[in-house]
Amino acid sequence: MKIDVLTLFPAMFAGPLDESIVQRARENGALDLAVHNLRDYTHDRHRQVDDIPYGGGAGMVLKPEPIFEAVRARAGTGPVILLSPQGERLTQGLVRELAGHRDFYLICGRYEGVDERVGAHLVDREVSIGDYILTGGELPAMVLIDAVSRLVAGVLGSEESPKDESFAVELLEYPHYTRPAVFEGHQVPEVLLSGHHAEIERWRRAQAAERTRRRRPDLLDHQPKS
Ligand code: 4GX
Repeated sequence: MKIDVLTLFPAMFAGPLDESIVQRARENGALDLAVHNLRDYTHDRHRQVDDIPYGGGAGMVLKPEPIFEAVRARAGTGPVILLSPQGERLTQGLVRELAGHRDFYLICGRYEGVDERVGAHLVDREVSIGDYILTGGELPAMVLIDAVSRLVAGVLGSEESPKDESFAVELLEYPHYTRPAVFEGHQVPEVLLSGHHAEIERWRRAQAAERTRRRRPDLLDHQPKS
């Protein structure tokens, strides 16, 4: 899978995506990540990427020309995605859908936003990672890349296998324990030490359901897919 990112702050992507699962995916060739500097697609002396808003008001708006030029220079044919608070919410369903593409292109906005003609005539979809306001689309892009990377074939080691994926996202996870069996007086539930695999499975499903009902009843409002 090839993922292109367009940003004014390419250095932000160095740390988070150079570790762990994402880095392994890049090393074994399952993921090709290319980060492009929006400023490289300007042609004026000041390499200007933004301008004041028509109609007045506070802040700056990213100009359309460098963004159109950058996206038109790409090799891929997959969806062009703008990270924005106005977008559809990123869900595991959308993550799975994007993981099915051979490539996609992420545009990270800054300031007050991006000239509307980018959204209207260049972008295939706008995606938001949640209802809070960040300083730019870079962290949302990294969240999306991280979530997609772990689904890409060849990315996961056995210990990180997403086998219970649908179970894990339609319901909250059941509680996990490791050694010691007693920590500061707190016991691991007896059933997990019993070796009764069917009983353990039943207990985990009940715990997941109860936890979901208490903490995230909204997840039970719609029927799980698959
Ligand atoms: N999930 N932001 C983007 C600038 C902006 C505004 C409008 C494009 C259109 C965010 C989020 C988020 C803040 C990133 C505003 N770019 N993005 N930025 N939450 O809050 O995705």
